[in-house]
Amino acid sequence: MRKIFLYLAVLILSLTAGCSNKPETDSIPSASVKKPPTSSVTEPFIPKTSKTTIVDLDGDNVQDTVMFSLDAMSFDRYLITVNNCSLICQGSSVSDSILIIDIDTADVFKEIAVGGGEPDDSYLTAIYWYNGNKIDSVGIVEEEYSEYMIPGNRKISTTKRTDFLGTHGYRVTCYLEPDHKLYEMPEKWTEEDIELTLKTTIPLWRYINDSNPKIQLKEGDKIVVLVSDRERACLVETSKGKRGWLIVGKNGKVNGTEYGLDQAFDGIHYAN
Ligand SMILES: [Ca+2]
Repeated sequence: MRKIFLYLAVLILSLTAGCSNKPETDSIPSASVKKPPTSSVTEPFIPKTSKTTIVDLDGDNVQDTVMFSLDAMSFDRYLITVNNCSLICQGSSVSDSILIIDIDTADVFKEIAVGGGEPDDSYLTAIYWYNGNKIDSVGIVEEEYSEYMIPGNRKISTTKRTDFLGTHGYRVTCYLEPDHKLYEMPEKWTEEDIELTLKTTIPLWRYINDSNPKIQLKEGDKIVVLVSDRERACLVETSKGKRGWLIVGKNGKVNGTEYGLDQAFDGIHYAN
């Protein structure tokens, strides 16, 4: 299963000529991610080791010098410098190197990807760009960077976490919009492949707002969830190949029962 993660605050501080001299705080925009809180600088940044990459980030046919440093005092802070501009950012379990990526091969820009994660081995990628005057955030993708998820067509295919029917990942697509931020394309339905065993009798319904159950399943029966809306509706298939809807009410009980999902089924597992 793909690893899912959460992320911490992002702090952006413009430091040098070409950028604002006045320290400013900002956060990575909400798009594929929750909007992280902002915070203020309390500790000086002491670069540990710096890695330099030479690449044209802004498409002006002049090579740009990109430096990346971790903070010697904190594993969670890092410094990105492009020519005379710098950003201090705060993440979590940050990788010690960056990757230059190209989200949209049809525009002139390339982006900087910084990997990170959390102690539970989950991953994330924070993405930045340089417009010739300023380094800014593009967004955070909840997955380790790889060539596969960045085909260069403005799209990033990634995985997000849901706890509906147990903790697992579902695929989402993020798009790079003209403001050079990533926005997630909302998708109502998720393809699933979750095997469950009934611990009680439950009804399956012909359609989502049906009033008469189509099939009554009994304790010990096995089903596979094929599709869900990650909230209340699941299209399931029985071991005999019959399909119907499993519906969860607003009270969290499986419709037609007095039980929640994890009381009604074996096979649902939650991560911390
Ligand atoms: Ca350049």
